[in-house]
Amino acid sequence: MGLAIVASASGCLALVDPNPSFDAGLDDSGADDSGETGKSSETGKGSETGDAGETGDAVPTACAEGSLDCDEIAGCEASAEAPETCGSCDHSCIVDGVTHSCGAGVCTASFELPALSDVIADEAMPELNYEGDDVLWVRANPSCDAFIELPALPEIPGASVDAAWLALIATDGGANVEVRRLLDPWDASELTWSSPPALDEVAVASFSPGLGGVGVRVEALAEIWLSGAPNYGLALTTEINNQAAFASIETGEGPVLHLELSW
Ligand SMILES: [Ca+2]
Ligand SMILES: [Ca+2]
Repeated sequence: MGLAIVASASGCLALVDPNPSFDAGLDDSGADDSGETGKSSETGKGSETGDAGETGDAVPTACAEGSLDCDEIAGCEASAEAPETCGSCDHSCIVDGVTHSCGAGVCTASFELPALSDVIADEAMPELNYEGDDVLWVRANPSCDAFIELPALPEIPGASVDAAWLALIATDGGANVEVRRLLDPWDASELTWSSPPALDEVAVASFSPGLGGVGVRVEALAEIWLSGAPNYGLALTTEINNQAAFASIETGEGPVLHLELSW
């Protein structure tokens, strides 16, 4: 399920796998994965029509598969395939007024979260702020690091991450660019090389972009944020003296976090 979503939603992006050693204490119980497979076998519910003919029961008949009794009135008025009552009366696929998909009792939704701000810090010009620049340079010797502020993730109780990737437009290829989680609040209008936020020691992912779009998979990090950990955004860094460059939000093609969630 997750793989299919990545393939269809990412278009021509080349997806980059995450760093397998990045888990940051992620709970891997996988409880939310139950029931994601084999749902297509539940087709054919139509064969159960005709139950309404069972008159004469002292108690109301149970609802036929695919229908639900969600009110105080006798009769199965709700559909288990409806977003409002997805599989059960109290399972809604409507979040913040937006109706998402229901299939086989599982709600699914896609979110595109464009960066709120971005900026580089340049070791060669340690006191300068570059928030308004069109380019996010990433290089070493002297170093440039890029910082990306992302919106808060949707708050959906019980949701799990089917896919998550950071989409970037590379305007200059490079090698061994690392995606690092930021650990402190920061302000793009003030950030300089001399005043950086703290970085996680373990990279979320490492990739070597060519020109054009690239999607860096960040499922483990998205799970951490979804569970309520502070989201201070991401940095792009490198130890390799082979500069890469990415479009900043000032170009209109800045970083975007894509999420595929189910609950
Ligand atoms: Ca009813
Ligand atoms: Ca910027």
